Amino acid sequence: MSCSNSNVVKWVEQSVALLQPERVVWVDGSEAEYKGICDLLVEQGTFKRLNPEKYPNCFWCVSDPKDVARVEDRTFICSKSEADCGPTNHWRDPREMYDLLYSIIRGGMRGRTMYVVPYLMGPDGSPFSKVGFELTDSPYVVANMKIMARIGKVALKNLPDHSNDFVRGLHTIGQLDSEKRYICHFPEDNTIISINSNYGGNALQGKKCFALRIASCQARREGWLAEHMLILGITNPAGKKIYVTGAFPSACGKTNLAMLIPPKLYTDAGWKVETVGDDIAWLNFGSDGRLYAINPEAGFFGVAPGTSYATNPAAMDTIRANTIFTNTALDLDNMTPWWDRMTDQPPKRAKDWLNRDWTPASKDKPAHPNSRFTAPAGQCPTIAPEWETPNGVPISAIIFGGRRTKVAPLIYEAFNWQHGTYTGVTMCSETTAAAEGKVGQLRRDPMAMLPFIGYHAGDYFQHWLDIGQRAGAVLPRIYHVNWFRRNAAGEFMWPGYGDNMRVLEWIFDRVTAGKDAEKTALGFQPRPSDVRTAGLSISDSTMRELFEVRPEDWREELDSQSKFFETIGSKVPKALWQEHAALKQRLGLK
Ligand code: GTP
Ligand code: SPV
Ligand code: MN
Repeated sequence: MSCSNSNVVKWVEQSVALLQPERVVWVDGSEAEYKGICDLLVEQGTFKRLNPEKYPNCFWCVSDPKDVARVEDRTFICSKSEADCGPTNHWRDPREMYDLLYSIIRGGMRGRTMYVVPYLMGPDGSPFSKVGFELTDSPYVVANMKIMARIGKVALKNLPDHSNDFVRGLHTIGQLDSEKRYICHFPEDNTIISINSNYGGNALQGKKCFALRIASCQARREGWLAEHMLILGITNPAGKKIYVTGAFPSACGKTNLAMLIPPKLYTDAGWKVETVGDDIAWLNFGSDGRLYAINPEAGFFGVAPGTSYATNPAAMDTIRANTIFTNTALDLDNMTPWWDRMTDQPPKRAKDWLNRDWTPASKDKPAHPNSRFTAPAGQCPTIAPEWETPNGVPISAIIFGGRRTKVAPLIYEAFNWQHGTYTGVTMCSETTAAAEGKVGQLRRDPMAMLPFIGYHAGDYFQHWLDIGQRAGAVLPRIYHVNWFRRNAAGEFMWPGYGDNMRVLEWIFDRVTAGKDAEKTALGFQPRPSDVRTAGLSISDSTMRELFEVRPEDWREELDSQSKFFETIGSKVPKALWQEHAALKQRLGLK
């Protein structure tokens, strides 16, 4: 394959001189090529082929035991000025970081193959799509990128010949040395260099590195939003369809909500939910002033544990073919993948994610909590027919939601865009296994973007406010949900998953029919009886508890918000402090 863009060719030549690979392969994105890469990974022992009847063209693999999640401590934003990076990111001077990285990777691909992976983030032919290149020595990355992005010829086709508008990415697995692991972003150069990791968002550069960290900087410059959001469509029995995005922190329910199958009572009546994206949304203004979302990705890199026919049947059907399973268990009797809560019966004989023999008598869980599947989005039974529409889908509502044992009620609606921005900025959630570090600790995660804002968080908040000020903007309404509130016994009070349809219905009716709601201190809330509970065994008192706003919890919450704002410093927009004060007053707190 050849590339007619001389900027690309020149940069690849320079990178070859730096990394000195034995061979350079331009990836064309064909099926034959993908098959060759998978065969190579099988030959190397990295991939094991799964049962061809039950899981055709699927593979199982495990990562290095110390390379199992994103590493926020080793992730850097290298903007020229430290003030552009802000306190939520780790900053390094770009010149120093380039020097350090080059000194580590110089000659690092000797004896290896360098794959040149052109990739397109966004649908073919979309004015909002963007092109990147990942130069990598990892065939595992190439195989995953084939599923997660549109790679090869289609990417080159979307890059004009003289354009310099593409993201340059270097990736090398190096020695997988976790001490020399660096995930680095140079927003002013549209450049990504990630080394010594071969896992997920560290290594598949299209995802978090480009589509969020670099793209958030581009979006700020160009007047749009790059967000950690799922995109879904909801159709009511009368055939009216709206689109909604949802920002939830990592491993807090985006994939599940995006593929929601409504309870039978809804499907019988004619309700339908369809998937446009499960992790990232790029939102641009249309000529009608509305925000239109595209899903820049082409696949799902989804959390395996907890995924089952009971919780997410659409995901289970999506991953039955052409899927890569990383760090799940392998059922040796059936050559099928397995993880916690997938089925009631664990395998009798398995390999665990550390490649050890496992039986139900073993003491550890066989799949890593951040084990994942990589599957083509087009295979999802709930995929919206318009999921690749070049202009994107018009958004009527944005949902924010964290994982919170206490404090946040099931749902409320913000009064307006500014209040909604404040609601998103003050999101808070318990940490999960998607990133290295302790699980279950409360941390503030503005717009679910804490690890992904490629610039100063205060400027990012202002950018959200500015979007709302744009002349002629017809803005979505903003909601906050919490599927994870627990009772005194520590159990989830809300059934979640498909039953989240009941909350989506309320949003649908608010947006399309102006259904009335109660004005409370937090915003507009449904009365507990406004959320349909038919078919659920949930008591009235639990429903009341799900909606409860306890002033003493909120006093702590507001204090924690102030502390968070103080860590961001003087760039926190005044409007957000005003929203904070106004909420305090509405709650009757001094
Ligand atoms: P990333 O891919 O890391 O960005 O995660 P995500 O936001 O897509 O999260 P995902 O949908 O994969 O869910 C993560 C975990 O939360 C899984 O174990 C799910 O089973 C669980 N989960 C998702 N939705 C719900 C819900 O409504 N209620 C409860 N209790 N758990 C849920
Ligand atoms: C997340 O952590 O939000 C993910 C997984 O979606 S990763 O691609 O590893 O970032
Ligand atoms: Mn994610």
